[in-house]
Amino acid sequence: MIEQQFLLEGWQKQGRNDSLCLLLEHGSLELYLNFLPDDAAENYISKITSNREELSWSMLQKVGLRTKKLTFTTVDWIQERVRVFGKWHNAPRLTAWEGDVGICYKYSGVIHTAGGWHEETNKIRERISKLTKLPFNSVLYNWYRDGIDTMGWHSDDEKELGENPQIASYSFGASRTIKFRLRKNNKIGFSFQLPSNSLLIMKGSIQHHWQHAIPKRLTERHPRINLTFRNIIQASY
Ligand SMILES: O=C(O)CCC(=O)C(=O)O
Repeated sequence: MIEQQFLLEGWQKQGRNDSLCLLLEHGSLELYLNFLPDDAAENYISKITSNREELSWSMLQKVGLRTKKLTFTTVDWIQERVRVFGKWHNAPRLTAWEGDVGICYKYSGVIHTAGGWHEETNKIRERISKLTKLPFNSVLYNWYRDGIDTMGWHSDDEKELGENPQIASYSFGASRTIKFRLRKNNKIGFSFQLPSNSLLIMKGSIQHHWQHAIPKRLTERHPRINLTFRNIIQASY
């Protein structure tokens, strides 16, 4: 049983069923397995995805979509350009950003101004805020089209997120590993699975001391969607 594996690795059970906590040297993690009730999770997936052919589909093809199983009706996906060792590349995943109207966030050198929420994503935000008693005014969507798509080592420590940002990361689709390592020595600290319908909360000073990453999993053929809810408290430009 997946919960058992977590307990063996030092996670502790919290009050709610399927809810686990890991206290770190700096900061802590909370993990909610089966976060949405089954019907709500399925409803969400069916509302933001569709198998119909449409404009956004052909646009996505151009940027190298590798799975034909999933199309999105309403989420505005882009493939960012990222600079690695002085060279520009397509980011190894698709992303989208939403939030309260007028909230600005700078990523990939572009200032994005939010125009509101996808209705269904907003419902997830409300559930997360109710559970965590934390406000979130924006969300970054990550679409890992298959196990080749990744997220490199980073901390969510942008100035606009404030001193100790609390990040709520909801995942569905293929299960992927998340790794954490201490920033002071770049040694891998630990890793665990983020199964479908799980919510990970990163709390306290974790972003100052730890980095996290989603490594490739070459055997994985299925897509995974991750939503990281954030609270932007100040503009940094
Ligand atoms: O896909 C994930 O679980 C991680 C996402 C993440 O680290 C981010 O959006 O900053």
